[in-house]
Amino acid sequence: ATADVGLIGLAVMGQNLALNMADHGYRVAVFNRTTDVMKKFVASENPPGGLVGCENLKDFVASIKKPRKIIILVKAGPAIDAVTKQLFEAGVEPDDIVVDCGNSLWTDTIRREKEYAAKCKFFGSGVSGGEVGARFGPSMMPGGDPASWKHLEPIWKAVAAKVDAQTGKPIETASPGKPVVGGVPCTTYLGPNGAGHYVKMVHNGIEYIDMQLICEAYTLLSNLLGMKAPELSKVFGTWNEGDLDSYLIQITEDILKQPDPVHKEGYLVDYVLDAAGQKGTGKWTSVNALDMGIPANSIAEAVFARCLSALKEERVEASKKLKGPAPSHSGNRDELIAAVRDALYCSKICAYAQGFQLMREAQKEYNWTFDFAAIASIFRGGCIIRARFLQKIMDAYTRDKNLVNLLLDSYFNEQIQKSQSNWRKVVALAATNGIAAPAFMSALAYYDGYRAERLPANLLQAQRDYFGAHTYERIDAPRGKAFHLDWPEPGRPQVDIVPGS
Ligand code: NBP
Repeated sequence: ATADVGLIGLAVMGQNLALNMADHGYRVAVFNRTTDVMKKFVASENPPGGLVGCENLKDFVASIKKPRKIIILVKAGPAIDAVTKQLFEAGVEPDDIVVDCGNSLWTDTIRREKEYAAKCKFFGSGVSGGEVGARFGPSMMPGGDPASWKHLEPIWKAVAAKVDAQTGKPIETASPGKPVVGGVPCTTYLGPNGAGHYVKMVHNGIEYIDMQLICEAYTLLSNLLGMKAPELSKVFGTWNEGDLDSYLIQITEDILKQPDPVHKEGYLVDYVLDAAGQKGTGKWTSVNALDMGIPANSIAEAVFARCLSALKEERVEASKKLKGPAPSHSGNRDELIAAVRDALYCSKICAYAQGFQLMREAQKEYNWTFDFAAIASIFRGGCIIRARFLQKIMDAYTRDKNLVNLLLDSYFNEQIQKSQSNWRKVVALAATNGIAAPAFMSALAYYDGYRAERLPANLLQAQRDYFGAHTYERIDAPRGKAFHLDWPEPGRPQVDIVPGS
């Protein structure tokens, strides 16, 4: 056995992560169900640590040093169980560590760790950053048995993205064979069993809302100001130099200036069909928020926005029948651009507040102890939501590790105070001009709801008691004490109640 680590699944993520590990000097055994894919890969790449191409799982397992460390990067779902079981037949032993690096549902990881405990140490790690991240430094979110982590830690720290220790900015990489040296690695042990995959799922939920907010800024500016793609690209370029500096804003700047390969005069973005796809991690985050009773309404709204976009044909028909105002704006152009920027920043703060609130609740449910500053820290580089902003979140949780909600941190509170009138103006403009901006609107509703000392849930509880005898609590009685009124029949006059009786 000569390989330091094994990797199964040589699609986009697997090939790039294997090369990344090999760049750091690890000798990597590689296997893929379709052997030709493995052969082509091994023939075309020759990284420093070396790849050991294996045509069957027996050879693959035999080629890895013990205790074996085997990474699975195949399609999430039943394939993970299928591959794990095949590994047992191929000779994997109880001390070997089998790491699922796919986008698996965290409850599946909890189940797998238990189910396979007698046969291997099953470990779950989220990996974010897509193809380029996997190749030159992803954000890695490991969760599982702490003793297994000790074996994985050197590899994870080597291959993960690095940020500058002083500024927190991603250290720009790396070319094949020349990995980044130094910097703070974007990986940290998150907790037992499903903790890594849980954090990865919430990361993806935040990614959904981050993307939707950018899309709403784009549609508001293009509809209200008639701005075209290249002009909008410049706006995003400017935003990328300030608080909004992030990977997603940067790629938006690039996308908007991309000419269309077919219509030489036009821009690609204008020819892309407006029907969004999704693979399910945003939905999982939203379902989990509903299950735990946590208001992650903007994250869910971002998922629904994709669902609504996917009803393309229905929307085209509806657009012929359902009338609304025609968007226009007569005010100052630069002021509106600045207001949309502010709305984007405030909404983004709310979106992250929701994501972190979810993790806060989940740790109670699953007995994890999350270090939120560390989570923000590993999101700073490598992953899709990497942003300057994450340094601010890290600072907030460093100031107060028990912070109840990000909105309550002094920096974020101050930012919203400074920008909320613009945020409200933009939401009002969206409404009066008939432009769908569900993420901006739901983030504002979250903010106003969260800061409301009194919400109309008093009436709601009375309604529930009226039709279902669900009881209500009173503001002048201790919490938890239940009251019920024998409500009069509908339409019958109210019985006079003597005050104090
Ligand atoms: P895919 O998710 O497209 O999966 C393709 C790989 O799975 C191929 O190697 C394929 O082998 C293998 N595979 C399948 Br499908 N069913 C299998 C089975 N029953 N047994 C063995 N192998 C099987 O690859 P990916 O896009 O590289 O993603 C890998 C994982 O990483 C996924 O869980 C994904 O959600 C996650 N992820 C992806 C990204 C991204 O940007 N793509 C980012 C972050 C995380 P074959 O060649 O024989 O068909």
